[in-house]
Amino acid sequence: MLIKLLKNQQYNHHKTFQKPFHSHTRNDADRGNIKAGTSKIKVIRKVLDVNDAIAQQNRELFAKKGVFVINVMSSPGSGKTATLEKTLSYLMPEIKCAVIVGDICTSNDADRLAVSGAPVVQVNTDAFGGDCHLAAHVIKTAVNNFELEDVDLLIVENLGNLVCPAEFDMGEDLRLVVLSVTEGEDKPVKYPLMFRVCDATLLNKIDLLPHLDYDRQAAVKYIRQVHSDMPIFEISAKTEAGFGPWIDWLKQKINLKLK
Ligand SMILES: Nc1nc2c(ncn2[C@@H]2O[C@H](COP(=O)(O)OP(=O)(O)O)[C@@H](O)[C@H]2O)c(=O)[nH]1
Ligand SMILES: [Mg+2]
Ligand SMILES: [Zn+2]
Repeated sequence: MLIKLLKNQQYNHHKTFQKPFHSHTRNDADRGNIKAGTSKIKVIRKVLDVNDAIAQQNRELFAKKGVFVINVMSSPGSGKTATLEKTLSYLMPEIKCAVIVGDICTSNDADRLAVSGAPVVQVNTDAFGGDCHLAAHVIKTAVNNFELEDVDLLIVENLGNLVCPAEFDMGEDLRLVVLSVTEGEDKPVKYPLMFRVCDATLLNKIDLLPHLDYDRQAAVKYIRQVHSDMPIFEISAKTEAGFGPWIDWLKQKINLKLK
């Protein structure tokens, strides 16, 4: 099943608050009315409060229906879809999965993931300026396309971006960040919020290590610097190296909630 869902304008956070902030704050501060930054903090807080309230509704729905939800994030091209294609092949049909994929354009990833037989909903953001993250109300709408009673695991592939997806709770149980060895070792310290909010790192593309000057110990050190006890799974979505520990850990997390 492949359903295209277009986001509507209200949840483009860049459109709804960044633009007004830049003009208002600068003008008001210039006029001496308010301190620079005041309106930005208030408006962002409000957007995130609304998001958190919907995330809580999602969480209650998922608890009622017995669905475990994971939110998979990374920069573009680090291998979210490739990792999920392989992960689905390990989990299904024993664990009944459904997938929501966010992208600016195309249904490429949804097409790849639908091969697994899992129902897939594609969320495209291009018609409204190419929003760069998924938020709680998008998930709330998208799950209407599934029979949640028949789903054990809902996988959300977020948009490729290490920044704002980390700020938006969607009501998920687990957040994962995929970091590939081609991105450099220092991304965890450059994008610390992402690594702070995630529950595990999938260090992907380890099959390429022989061809790179990649210092994996430095990468692990940087991850631990931001999130000291974070589980790190070194995997290759190409060769399936490291998939045993990753799949076992994920199944354990799912069983803890659903059993
Ligand atoms: N060598 C290698 N390539 C990979 C691996 N995982 C993904 N890729 C490749 O990296 C590119 C981006 O992968 P994709 O899954 O689309 O990344 P996404 O944008 O994060 O969803 C594709 O060409 C994949 O075939 C891996 O473990 N090893
Ligand atoms: Mg993808
Ligand atoms: Zn965004």
